[in-house]
Amino acid sequence: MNSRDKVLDKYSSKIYKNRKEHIIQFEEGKPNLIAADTRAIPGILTNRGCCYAGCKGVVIGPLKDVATIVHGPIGCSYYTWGTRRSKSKGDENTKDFSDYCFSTDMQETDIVFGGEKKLKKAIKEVVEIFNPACIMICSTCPVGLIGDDIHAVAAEAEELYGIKVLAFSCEGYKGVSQSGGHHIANNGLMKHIIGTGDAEPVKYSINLLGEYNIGGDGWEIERILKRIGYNIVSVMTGDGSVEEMKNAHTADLNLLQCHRSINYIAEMLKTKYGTAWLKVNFIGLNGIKKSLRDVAAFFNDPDLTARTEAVIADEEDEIKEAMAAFKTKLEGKTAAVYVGGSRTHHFINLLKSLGVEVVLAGYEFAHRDDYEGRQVLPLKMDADSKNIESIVVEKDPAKFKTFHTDEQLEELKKAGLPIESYDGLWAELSPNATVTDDFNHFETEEFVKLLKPDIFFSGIKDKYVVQKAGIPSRQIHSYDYGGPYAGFKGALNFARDVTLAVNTPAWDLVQAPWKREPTLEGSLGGTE
Ligand code: CFM
Repeated sequence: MNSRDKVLDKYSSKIYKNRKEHIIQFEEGKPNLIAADTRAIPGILTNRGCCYAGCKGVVIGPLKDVATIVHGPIGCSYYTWGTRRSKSKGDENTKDFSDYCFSTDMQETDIVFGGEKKLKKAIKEVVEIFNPACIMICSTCPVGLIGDDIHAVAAEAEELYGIKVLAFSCEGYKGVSQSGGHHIANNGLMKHIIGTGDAEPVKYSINLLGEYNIGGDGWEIERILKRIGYNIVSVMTGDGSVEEMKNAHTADLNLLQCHRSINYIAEMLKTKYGTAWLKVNFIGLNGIKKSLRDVAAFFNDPDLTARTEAVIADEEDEIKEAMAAFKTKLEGKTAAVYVGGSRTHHFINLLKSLGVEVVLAGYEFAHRDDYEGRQVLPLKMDADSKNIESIVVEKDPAKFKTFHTDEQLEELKKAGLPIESYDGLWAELSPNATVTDDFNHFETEEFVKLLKPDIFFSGIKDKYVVQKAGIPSRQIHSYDYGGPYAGFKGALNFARDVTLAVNTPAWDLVQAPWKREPTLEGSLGGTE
């Protein structure tokens, strides 16, 4: 029995039938089909979050010049407040509200008698105290259940205060995971923000999509891109702002870092404004170098190409020696990487370059295209995905512009540029790795026992369970208190943090409490 079968064997037949489609032993050259983006089994302790988390916590939350009001209980507000470490900085032109937690703090009486009044009051208070140019309202489960019309409240407030007010019906129960919330947020930003600015296009300008500035990643990527000479119109949405996003349609190219959370906007920008998108990965040296060279190849300007090579050589030179030293301490180690819907694929090349092999990988809420590549699209719609609005945009003749003709784009695709394409996790994975979709606590513990990775990359929910078992863990969602991990300097930060984690002697001293003292005491019946 391989490790996959051993774990599945412990399930009841009903659960086995469901989970066997979500766990695979990856084989090279095989189709490696996996079930994904389906409902979690109730009570199974999935690591997933909810639709509201995907909309408010992930996509909308990092927009710094927006006062985002959570319409719901205080717990929902509190747990999406700062925990993801999407850093931001305001300046004299841009207000930064990210330090604040705006909430209607719904109580039982609001649920019984309706919460609209309280929401109106909260908007009034926010306008009076903070005077934002834009307010976004995100709804939580009870709001949808009692039927508060947040869209009507938003429209009324927009009129009353003369500012932009957007409402997102992203109740936690919508869809099967965070993923539905990403889609809802993408739709709202596309309908109401993107394309509303009137800036003039600038040469060699790009948007960075699906980069959320966790631990400062976005700042490090921007630093490199600016050094080469690109003009960054907007970052969606790490340290991002509505002011910048309004003019996103003026860019020549969209770089897509996280495919899962924002591919909808990338696609819609292509249809509506003609902007091509390129899949990039600025994490891990091979990823960064390839991405920078792909962007240069897209623009095909000898100066940019020369600067790209010079920047790569310079940045790499700075970290080479230290990276090599860390590699000697990590070579031959194995890792587990469990993240949301994108990062497992981002980090594999970084780990490989340090000599670490990923033996266990997984996503919480990725769709099949994030594993198998976009060639599996379109996927069959089920009832849960139908629940999420999918908007259709049309070409905007006044603002539509393309950097390349369709023929030129085809040529670039043939030359190997990932234009509007993504090969998914399979392109990075080593043969025989175990892959678990929508992983849960039981499977995590069982696979850790069987595969014994030297380090475990995951989130806060499972970090300490694994550490109690004597295996070091680094959070790959929020980077614990570290980062940035993107870019050249980020790779070095990562190598140092992982080396320290793996090589500290503390892990050998950890002994689970149940190994020291019995949790139950008793004697066999009938004997003294
Ligand atoms: Fe994209 Fe993300 Fe991810 Fe994601 Fe997330 Fe995140 Fe993530 Mo945590 S947007 S899909 S919903 S790369 S918060 S920055 S780390 S689960 S893998």
